[in-house]
Amino acid sequence: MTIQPTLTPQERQADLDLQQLKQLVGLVEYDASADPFPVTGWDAVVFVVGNATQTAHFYQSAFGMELVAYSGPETGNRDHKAYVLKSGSCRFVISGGVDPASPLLDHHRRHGDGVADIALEVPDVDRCVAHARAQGATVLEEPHDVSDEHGTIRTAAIAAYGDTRHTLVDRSRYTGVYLPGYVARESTYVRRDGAPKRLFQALDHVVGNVELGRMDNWVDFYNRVMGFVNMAEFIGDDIATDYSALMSKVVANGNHRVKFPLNEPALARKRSQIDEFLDFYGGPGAQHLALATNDILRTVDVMRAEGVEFLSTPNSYYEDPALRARIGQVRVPIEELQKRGILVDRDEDGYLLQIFTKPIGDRPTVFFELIERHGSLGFGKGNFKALFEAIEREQERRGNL
Ligand code: TYF
Ligand code: FE
Repeated sequence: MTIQPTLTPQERQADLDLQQLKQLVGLVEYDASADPFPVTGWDAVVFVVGNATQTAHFYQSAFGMELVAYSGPETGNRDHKAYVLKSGSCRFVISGGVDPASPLLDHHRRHGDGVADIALEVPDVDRCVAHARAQGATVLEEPHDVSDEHGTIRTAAIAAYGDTRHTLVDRSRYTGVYLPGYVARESTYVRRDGAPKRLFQALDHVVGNVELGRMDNWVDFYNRVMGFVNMAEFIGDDIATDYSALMSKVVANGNHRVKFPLNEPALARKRSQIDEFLDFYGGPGAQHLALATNDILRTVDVMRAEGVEFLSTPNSYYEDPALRARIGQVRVPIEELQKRGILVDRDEDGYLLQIFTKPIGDRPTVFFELIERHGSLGFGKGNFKALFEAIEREQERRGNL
């Protein structure tokens, strides 16, 4: 039995429809009744940063996100501040320690600015945790209720790679803006140009970097513990030793809303970009978050004007006759992509446009990808060579190659 995907409440709130979602992030039909760990979709990405107050401003000004909720000393939370930001169906929580004894400050000391929690929405927290435990997962928080005047959240947390966790959230009995303990709060930031703010509509995938030789263990974790399926795209031994300096496999939940590529360093001629990440992050962690947009040209233009730096793509990429022949016609002239350094890849299902930022914090670790899908369900395999060369040029500038 296949089951048509339905919209999540977050997607409905963001005025997205199923057709848009299929195009934006490549949703598929699947049979949820046979899934041992059903996942509805993303709940939130929780960042721990050195200065949440200022970082929250950055995601409003440069990423066009909207502030919707807040928790901090003024609301009774003496440990830390947390700003909840939305763009379409994508939710970020930007948190930073206030109390000198806050565990968030330990996280920041170890990892710098990074992703502490990739929270997922599930219809049945207890069932997921029971399955995860039976499969040997580390349960960090047992299932429990948290309530306020807006209702009740049922939640739990399991450990993923490094210090990263997956909080599981059932918000079916809750009408508040985020979680108990948070108050609704609106943006005070207003764009100077008054332009519509939404620069991306959804989260497409979150990539994890793990240690050498551990990729298959984490693929196995997502398969066994969380019922995720393997996707076709991967970087194996063959490409790895030639130029990529990494190996990669992709797992996804049943409806493909949640996609997790997993990278490990490859023993190549040069120091792998994954080794650089592991050294500076202090272990495994989330490497990049891909944001789905329906107008990557405008999004790149606005973000650049706000000071976001992207990896550059050499002109030779666009002038390569083999690339030109393979990609054929896309929705804009290639020159428009070239001007902005946007990459393009085509496979049997369609094409995609993508571009990568430089690392967003002080450490050469976490960065973002913008992705505009037109049928392609891949991750830009045809761009790996050009992309990894661009990443290595930056690694070299940092003196880490
Ligand atoms: O998510 C992906 O697989 C693509 C390509 O270190 C990629 O965005 C893979 C590994 C990497 C950077 C980008
Ligand atoms: Fe990606």
